[in-house]
Amino acid sequence: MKFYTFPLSPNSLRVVAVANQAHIDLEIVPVDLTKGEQMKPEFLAMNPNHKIPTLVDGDFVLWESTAIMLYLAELKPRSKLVPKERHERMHMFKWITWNLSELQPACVTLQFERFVKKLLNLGDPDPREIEKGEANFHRYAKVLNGHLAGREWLVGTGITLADHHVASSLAHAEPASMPLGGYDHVRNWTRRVFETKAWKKALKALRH
Ligand SMILES: N[C@@H](CCC(=O)N[C@@H](CS)C(=O)NCC(=O)O)C(=O)O
Repeated sequence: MKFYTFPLSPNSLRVVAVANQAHIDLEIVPVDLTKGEQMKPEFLAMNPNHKIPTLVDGDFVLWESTAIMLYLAELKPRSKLVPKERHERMHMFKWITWNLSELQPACVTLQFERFVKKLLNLGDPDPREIEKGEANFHRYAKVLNGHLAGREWLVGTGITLADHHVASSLAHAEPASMPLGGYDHVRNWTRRVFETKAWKKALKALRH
């Protein structure tokens, strides 16, 4: 399976972590976004959104990291990445969609203003954007922190797609100075997620 990606992308990191946990080998194909490689006609033919990550499994092409995670989990049902019990499974979907629409956008704003702009020489952070990003970050970090009190994982008793998905938004918490002070349950849980073999391997494969 070919996996088109850019090393620093949290959307890609969560897919690679899931593949690692499911023991699925991905052939990593780097797409250098800083050089605009996502605009090449051969890449656009696979993903007209010109976005990584994109998965190619034979003649099956799939874009959107969440769909790719679900595909990999379905290939290996024994990996327990998706809970069998219906209510737990719905909670898993809830956390994934919550991340997509609530937490991740706040994290992406802080990441872009404080990390990506510096990396790509795109100018100074915009204080209004940072103010908005921080306000939203606090709103949702509070929800996550409250939920994680007394819990090891987001849903049930083991790590699921929900943990991989939500934690990925915090992968660049340090360089983006995400205001995690006071959210101890979130901090301990992200540490737990990022210290799994699946994440250590993903971070190593994609960061170096
Ligand atoms: N919703 C998509 C988002 C993917 C995404 O935003 N990719 C960014 C990098 S993190 C990208 O490839 N941007 C290049 C571009 O827009 O040209 C997913 O989850 O896969």
